[in-house]
Amino acid sequence: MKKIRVLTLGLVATALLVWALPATAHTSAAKATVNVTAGKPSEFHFTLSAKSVKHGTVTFNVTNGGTIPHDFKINGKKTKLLSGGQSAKLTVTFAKAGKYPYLCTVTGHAVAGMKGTLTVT
Ligand SMILES: [Cu+2]
Repeated sequence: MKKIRVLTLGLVATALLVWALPATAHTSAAKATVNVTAGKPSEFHFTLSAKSVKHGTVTFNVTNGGTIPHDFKINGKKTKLLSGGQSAKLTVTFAKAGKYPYLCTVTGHAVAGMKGTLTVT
């Protein structure tokens, strides 16, 4: 009888642990969001809501606030070409700390000022 009770307690404890673990892992995962505005206040310029993020997965919410098409490229990933007023999400994983350049890949735009550096810590 005592053995059965111990076994039952063990099962309950295991079930609780299995139930609790994914929730803990979810809240502790580093997930940053950076809002990126292209084309505003000046056409060939990006404004980022953060200049520095922790390494891990970062979601960039990119909006073209300008009048001509722009895109946003960082760490080998790129949004589609966004017309004025359009927006897109870009999810990028930064495995390690460093300085990551970003730019608009439309010809002539980066040279005109559509570029910068994001610091990953
Ligand atoms: Cu551009």
